[in-house]
Amino acid sequence: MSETNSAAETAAPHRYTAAMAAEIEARWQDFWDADGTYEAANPSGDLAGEPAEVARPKKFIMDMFPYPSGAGLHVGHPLGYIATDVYARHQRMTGHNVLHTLGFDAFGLPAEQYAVQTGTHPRVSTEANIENMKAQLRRLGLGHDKRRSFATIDPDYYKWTQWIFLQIFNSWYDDEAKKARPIAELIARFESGERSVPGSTRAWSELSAAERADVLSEYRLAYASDSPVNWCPGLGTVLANEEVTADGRSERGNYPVFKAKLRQWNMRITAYADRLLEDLDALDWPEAIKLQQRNWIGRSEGARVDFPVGEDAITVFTTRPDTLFGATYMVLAPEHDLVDSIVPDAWPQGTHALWTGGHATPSLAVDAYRKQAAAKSDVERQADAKEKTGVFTGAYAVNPVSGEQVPVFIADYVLMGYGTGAIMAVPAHDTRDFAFARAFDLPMRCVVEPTDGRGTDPAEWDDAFDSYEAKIIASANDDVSLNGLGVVEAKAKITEWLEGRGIGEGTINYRLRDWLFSRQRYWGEPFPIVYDEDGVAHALPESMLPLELPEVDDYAPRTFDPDDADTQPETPLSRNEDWVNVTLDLGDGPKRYRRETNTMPNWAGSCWYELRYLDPHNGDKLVDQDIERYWMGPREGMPHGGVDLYVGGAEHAVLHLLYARFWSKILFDLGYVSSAEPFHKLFNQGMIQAFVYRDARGIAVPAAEVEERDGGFWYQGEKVSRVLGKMGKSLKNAVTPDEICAEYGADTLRLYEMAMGPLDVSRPWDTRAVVGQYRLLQRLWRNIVDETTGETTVVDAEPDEDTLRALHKAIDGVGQDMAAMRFNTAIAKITELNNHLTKSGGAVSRSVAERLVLLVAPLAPHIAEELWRRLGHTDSVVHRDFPVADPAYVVDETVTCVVQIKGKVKARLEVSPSITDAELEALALADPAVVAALGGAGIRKVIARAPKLVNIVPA
Ligand code: ANZ
Repeated sequence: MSETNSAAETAAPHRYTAAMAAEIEARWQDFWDADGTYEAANPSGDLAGEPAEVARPKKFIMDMFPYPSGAGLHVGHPLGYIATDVYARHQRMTGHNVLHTLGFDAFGLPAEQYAVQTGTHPRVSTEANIENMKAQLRRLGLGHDKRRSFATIDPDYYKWTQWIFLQIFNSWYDDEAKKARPIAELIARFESGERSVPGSTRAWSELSAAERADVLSEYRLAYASDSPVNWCPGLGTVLANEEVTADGRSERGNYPVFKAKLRQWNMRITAYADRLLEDLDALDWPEAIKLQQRNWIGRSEGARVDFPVGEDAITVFTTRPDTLFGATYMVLAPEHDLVDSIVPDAWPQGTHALWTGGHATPSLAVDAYRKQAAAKSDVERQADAKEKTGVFTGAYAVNPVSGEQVPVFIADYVLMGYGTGAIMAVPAHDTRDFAFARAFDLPMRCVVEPTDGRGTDPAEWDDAFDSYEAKIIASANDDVSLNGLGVVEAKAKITEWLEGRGIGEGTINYRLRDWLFSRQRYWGEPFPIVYDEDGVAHALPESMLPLELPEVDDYAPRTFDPDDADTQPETPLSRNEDWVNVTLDLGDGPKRYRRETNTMPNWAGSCWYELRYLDPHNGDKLVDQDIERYWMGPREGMPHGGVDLYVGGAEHAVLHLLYARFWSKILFDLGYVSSAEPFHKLFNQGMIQAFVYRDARGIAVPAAEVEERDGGFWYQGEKVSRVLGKMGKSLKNAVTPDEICAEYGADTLRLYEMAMGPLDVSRPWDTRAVVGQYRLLQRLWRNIVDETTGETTVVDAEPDEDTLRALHKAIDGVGQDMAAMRFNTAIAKITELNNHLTKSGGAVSRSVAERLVLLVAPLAPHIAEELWRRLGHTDSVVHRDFPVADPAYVVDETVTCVVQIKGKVKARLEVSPSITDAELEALALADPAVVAALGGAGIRKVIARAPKLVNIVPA
């Protein structure tokens, strides 16, 4: 029998239906908005509340904010928002001052591309999308403090993004103090002579303004430089490494990406590499994400070693200086600067035929090979482990420990952008070198004694031996011996030896690169930078912020033939001459300047948004310091401070999360905030997946129109295949929250999403299963409200023992589950309690009904608020205390204990499973049946075996 049939609805006008849910939900949403129910109080400032309010412990709960796309939300998007809302509501009910709100990450390419296609200003389409998304989210009953919401495109938000940029521009990293300091302090040191001008014998005062700017550029944490960049002619923009796919194409648009040198803004994130690594330890983040950050930063300890070649020396970076005696050849990256100067005119006598690539001279061989390498991306160059290509340069270098002549090759498995772009090759102990040496018939020498019985002759091996747990052999010259040492000791010893002779030094290398911060786009934050006639960059004063985006006719950067590497970016802002060329007084009288015409990358706005939530209307400061300290300051267990809970997708493991951490640390160093980390606890929610149905040609068909029959799936009479995939428009399987809200109500949708499984695992959406949660709410309603009169049916009588146990067990379990974000099991426990009440029949005790409503409130806040008020309360359920379990009722079910006298059962006792032998003995002896059976006889012995058996031996 269907519970949603319309006959039943007419028969019972007070029944919980979708129509009733819609009415209740809209009514309470309006009330909450008008009442400011979710507004969180600051300790001071314009959002300050009662002192008592801020005396409660705080909880700052945050979601990764959405990009307001034109497609709107599907049911997968709000999974995390519902989860944080449930958690926040539970925290509010357990005595916390909860800050929970949501803003919009609204600069970015989709709006710009839409603008390019349609001529609509990106602000217009973005704001419309925001409005649409806000309405969709409001329908879900999320308890956000709306006074604190904003979008990154709001000028009074990006004013501060620009302001932070200026702080970064005006700072340098002091390696001794290990922190950022104002650049003015560095200038003062140059002026006073405390620091000499690097690479020059002249005094600071003798340098021109442009020369000084160049020197400072080497220190500033935001600096412009001619950097090798990923230039994508097809998009007309440069891309960060992170935006380039493994096969060397643009993540967006899939165009070829080329290496080019362009003047670009960079952020010196590498200065923070060590702190970004170290501070990870104290963060409560998933280990997998920490590991991705560690790998991204890629710290390697090793040494730089010089190998003389003619007058020059090749400096290599190696993590295994202990294997130096085994270095039998060298490899330079094909682009390495030294290549041209070491190449001789002719092949040396007796050069191996394999090494020349069939070319008549070394320079012909090198040129040909360089062309071949340039066509490959870094990833392609490193990927093919087996097939190693390269060519001999014709030059020999000297191994500085053995004095041996070693041939120098160029090969694409050595990358220019890592270490020094040159390696010493130790084929016996490095897999790549081993493959290369085999291909080119190069000598190998074993210098780390194999522990796997393979012997010490590499000619007989199938692969390199690369253990760290072995002893060094065959590694001595007249001056130093590593023989018999372990790898770690050998590294230390040889590094010291090299340092002593000035031919090497211990060093740390990082995979992390500085963050390329310029984009050739319109829809981003303009840089608050102008250039004078000498090309020197000047910061705009704070009074000129925000520097707003000018109106332009054409939003597109100029794009080029995707395959034409010899092109240069041309930005939309550069075409607006009136905006670009300005006369400004920057303190030394009016002068002509030219504005920077790049914009900031999309990541900028999300690097600090948690701070703006705290003090959203502050026009004088980034954030008030007391307010920041209250919400984000360090606490017991969170030494770097930060947001208490940050929920979002695991795809942001390295980009957003690394950049935001970096900005936090700069603001911390400069004294603007007390938290050195933005997000103390991170939680990655799983994905809501959906079935994708495809026809015989592999084209996705509308999932909603697919029928299931005869064990197969059919669309318009044609058999289709089904696989689990992402939900979205392009796969024609998107389900919107609006549809589900219309059919069942927001409370049902919330419950369904939370009940689908543990929050951190991905789960398949199944519209047909949503009704299960709808029924739970209908039964909850029926347990409290008379469906004919609409009056509550609760009674004041005390609940029976069974019900008390069911209630307190539920309270105990649900409370623990909510605190640990196990919402699926919390729902299971609520369902169990509700079913218990349904099965018991009869009216429900008020005390049980009220506590049940409080348990439901975080998950299904609308129905809970409605029932709470119908139960006679005049205050909101939102700020009520979450129920506390009575431990006496929480113990598991009782067990039956058998009491025997002389081996015969005389009584059965219902006891707690945790009862002690002594308690059980006392209970048994007091039982009337036992007293009667003993008939006054004395007792010789009692054997109690808690909790199941008592045996009494009468005297
Ligand atoms: C000799 C050696 C012997 C090495 C051995 C390894 C094992 P990680 O740990 O990733 O930092 N290398 C250095 N620069 C390179 C470049 N530009 N392109 C490709 N490879 C490069 O790797 C450092 C090691 O990778 C270095 O240590 C170097 O090879 C290689 F048994 O030097 B090694």
